[in-house]
Amino acid sequence: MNIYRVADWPTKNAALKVWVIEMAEMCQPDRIVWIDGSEGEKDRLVSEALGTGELIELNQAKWSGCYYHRTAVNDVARTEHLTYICTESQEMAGPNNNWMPPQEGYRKASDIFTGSMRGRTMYVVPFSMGPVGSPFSKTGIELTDSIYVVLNMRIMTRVGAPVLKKLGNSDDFTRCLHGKADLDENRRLILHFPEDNAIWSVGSGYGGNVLLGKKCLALRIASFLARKEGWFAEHMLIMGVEDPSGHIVYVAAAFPSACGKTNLAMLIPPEGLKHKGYRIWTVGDDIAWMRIDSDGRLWAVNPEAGFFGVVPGTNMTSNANAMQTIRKNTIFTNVLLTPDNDIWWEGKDGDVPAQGTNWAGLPWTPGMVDEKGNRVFGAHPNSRFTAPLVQCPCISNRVEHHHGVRIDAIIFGGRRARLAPLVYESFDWEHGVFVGATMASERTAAQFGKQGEVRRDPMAMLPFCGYNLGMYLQHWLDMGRKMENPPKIFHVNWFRLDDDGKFLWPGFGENLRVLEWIMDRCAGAAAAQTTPIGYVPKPDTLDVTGLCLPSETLEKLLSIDTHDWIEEANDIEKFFSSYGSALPQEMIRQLQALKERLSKA
Ligand code: OXD
Ligand code: MN
Repeated sequence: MNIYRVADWPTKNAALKVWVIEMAEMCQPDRIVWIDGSEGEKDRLVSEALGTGELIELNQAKWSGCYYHRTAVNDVARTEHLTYICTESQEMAGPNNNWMPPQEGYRKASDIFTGSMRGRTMYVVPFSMGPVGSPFSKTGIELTDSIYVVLNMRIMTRVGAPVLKKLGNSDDFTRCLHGKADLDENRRLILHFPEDNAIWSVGSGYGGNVLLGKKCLALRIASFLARKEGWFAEHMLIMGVEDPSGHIVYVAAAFPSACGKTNLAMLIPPEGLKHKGYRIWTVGDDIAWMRIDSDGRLWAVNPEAGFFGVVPGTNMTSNANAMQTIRKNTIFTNVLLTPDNDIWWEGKDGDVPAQGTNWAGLPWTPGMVDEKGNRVFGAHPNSRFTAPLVQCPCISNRVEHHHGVRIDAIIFGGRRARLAPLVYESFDWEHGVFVGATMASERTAAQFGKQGEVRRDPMAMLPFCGYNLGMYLQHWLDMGRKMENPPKIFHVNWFRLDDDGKFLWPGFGENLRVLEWIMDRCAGAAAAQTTPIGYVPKPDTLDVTGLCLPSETLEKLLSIDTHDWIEEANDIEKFFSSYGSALPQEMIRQLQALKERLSKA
């Protein structure tokens, strides 16, 4: 180990040193570099990455401090079929996860890791999910042979010396090992060992698979720990809505992908409501860690320090705050690069460039089609920006607050063409858990092709729950019983269509009108009608001033079709049956109660 200069390492933590040595003996890097989080270190890493071509410098006059990266063409999204939960029992992983016994996982991945870092540097990245020292926070150490990963981790998490100092001699940290190996899909594995608090990811360079603090730690491992330790790790945005008196209500919201979580978290109040003086404060756009505090209420932090957002479709209309956030110090991955080192993506404001090199590294011109006649994208539909939270113009001043923010409402949502009304409130916590457990998105003709196919995604956690989803729902029920004042639970659907397939609700900033109703309900104000599915707004309790929304449209948006809901209940029954005995009885009871209410309607 002499070549690794162990005596110079910036820690006395024996458990940490032993582990780093063990991993280095397996991966055999030429050198080991400990990340300290300093600005000087960033400059050194960037110039090295520019030298190897891992990063390309963007036009600094337009994109100050911004860089471009392309991942391998076979490596542009999370690979769920290669993602495993490795627990001793398969029952613990549940039907929602791919499972592998831990010994087999370690053995298969070791075969790929062995010698894979020869000629490379292994970086040691100490990182904190959550503000360093907060009671919410968890420490991880990521070993990686990718400078791109290090530079992204420096944005997405708090890294370096303060984290090592806080860890001290404790061995309570998540052991995260990442190696690019040869980026071969057949030698790619994303393995989670919740019982060992460890993650091994090999053969990928795509953010969701390799920024191990994010989906792997902050959701899969953390959800497992949260059940054991009595808290929540959720796939939720957190935002504060400040009312005209200056009072801020914070909400946490879960939506399946492609439902606009980042846009909602950064919402800009619409013209029609501006006179009321609302302001929005973004706390996070992807992950919420939540604990019950001594006041018997739920408090939340965003464990991340940055945004890893989808680029296409981002523009001044859909999300002006995101556009401002990504103007500097941002890493762009897999967008279109123009000859003058500017960037472009589908849905960007302004002119379409005459030519460029696309996400796959190929020459691109507008309107290109491939040999099958399919459109060739300039930016990959899952191209990403990595940008610091603090650059968001509406970032909450509580993001570094060790106690986080108090959550008054939890919002679940899906994309339903006909079924779900614009908004409804659950009858109580247990019913709210049922609403979250059954949430779903539908493929619409316009969107994906096969119309009407329903994909259930409980609490938007299907790909991210690190253990059996039935047990996870039980944990939600148990947590509800521990809270004196649990948040109210709501469901929203921005995507209801009219008979011609047009959206009934304008969405984007106008969604604040729905948040206003939710806030009023939390304050015990706005009136609602009791329906078989929950409390639905009386039409006159939603402020639609300035919206050209005919009263029939509002009625449609809030209507409930008993026949459709009976079908929905039958479909939920089928879905529940896949969870067998792990599904809490309360969920069956809620389903029966829904059916009874529908039969009387
Ligand atoms: C994400 C996801 O990248 O949910 O946030 O896939
Ligand atoms: Mn997400």
